[in-house]
Amino acid sequence: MRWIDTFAEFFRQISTPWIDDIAGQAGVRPEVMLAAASGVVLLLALALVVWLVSRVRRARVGAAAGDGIRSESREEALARGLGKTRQGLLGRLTPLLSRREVDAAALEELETALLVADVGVQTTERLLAAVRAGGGASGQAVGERLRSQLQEILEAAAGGEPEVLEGPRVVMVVGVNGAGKTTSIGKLACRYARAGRRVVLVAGDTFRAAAAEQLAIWAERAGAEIVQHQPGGDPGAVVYDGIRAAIARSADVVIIDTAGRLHTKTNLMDELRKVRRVVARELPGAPHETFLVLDAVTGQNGVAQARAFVGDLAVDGVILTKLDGTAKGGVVIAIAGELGIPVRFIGVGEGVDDLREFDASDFVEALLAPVHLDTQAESPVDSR
Ligand SMILES: Nc1nc2c(ncn2[C@@H]2O[C@H](COP(=O)(O)OP(=O)(O)O)[C@@H](O)[C@H]2O)c(=O)[nH]1
Ligand SMILES: [Mg+2]
Repeated sequence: MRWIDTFAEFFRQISTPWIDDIAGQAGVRPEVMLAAASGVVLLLALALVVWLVSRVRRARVGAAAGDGIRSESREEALARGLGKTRQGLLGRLTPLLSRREVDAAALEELETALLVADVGVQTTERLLAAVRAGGGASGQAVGERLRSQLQEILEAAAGGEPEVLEGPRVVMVVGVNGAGKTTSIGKLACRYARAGRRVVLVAGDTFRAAAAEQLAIWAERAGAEIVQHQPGGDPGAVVYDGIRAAIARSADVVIIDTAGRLHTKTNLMDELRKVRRVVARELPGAPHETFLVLDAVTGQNGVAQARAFVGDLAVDGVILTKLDGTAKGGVVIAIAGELGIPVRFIGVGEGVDDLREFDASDFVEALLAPVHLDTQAESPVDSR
């Protein structure tokens, strides 16, 4: 044991009289006490290094998952997400609503601007009727009428989270392929998990092999559990297992992903209705919410698509995705105005934080705020 002797010699040499004193009082040899103290210091240093490394790694994972965006304010993020719609709408509206007098020709321009933003014929008519009802007016007054009518349409269709009396809240997500169902479910799962809820994701899209894998990646990111079967399996069976697992594990939220396309449209609706029945049988009152995911880029086609789903399934709200990639954001207004179902969430990007709860006032503000500011800037000119 030569190395122990060498160590003991080393500690004996670095020992000082006061250490010898303390060791003497404690009844141990100074070199033993020094060796133990060094060991403790080394362990503490090691723990510090491990903690620092884990912090750096967590920060990196967070940044990769889009956490960096959180520093952006709600209004800024919404304005960014609606960038293209704003540009299109404001480009046309700003000169119009800055006028002292809005005549018939200007109203036609307003109509075009709304139609181009995909507000839809029916809802545009309704907006124009409200604007005209006020008689001849300044651009600013027309802007105000437009704003309040928009707000009214959106709020009439508003809806909140329903109360869940017992068991986990079950959310079923439907929509055509590529609309953004799985991505939105992932973002929702992260949202609920961050709020401290226990989330179970159910891979009900058994038609596409990649769908469950994609959902599993989101589950891991959110720290949620996932229930999945082999590709090609029966969606009813996965959903049955999912609800059972969620109840057994006392989950707070269950989100069910579903297929967006089967061989025929009738097949799909039949399948989705069957999934609903299984859910309702296993947990009375569920699904508590059914969200239809629509891709904003498809604009008015999306509204037609929505009609098919709303007719067949009890849809409670719309998740409108990809608003960041389109100038057709007016479709939000068409959905509320023509279908009467609330837009509950909007997707404004692919990051975790790019799913925003929809708020009518924030939306109208983000869409029209600069018009408002510009017309106010014009008013001193008007009063001269
Ligand atoms: N830019 C943008 N892309 C999105 C948004 N939501 C989903 N996507 C993308 O749309 C594509 C299809 O989404 P996915 O969730 O697989 O659609 P699903 O077939 O309905 O499940 C993916 O590439 C997503 O990253 C969004 O809000 N903004
Ligand atoms: Mg999917």
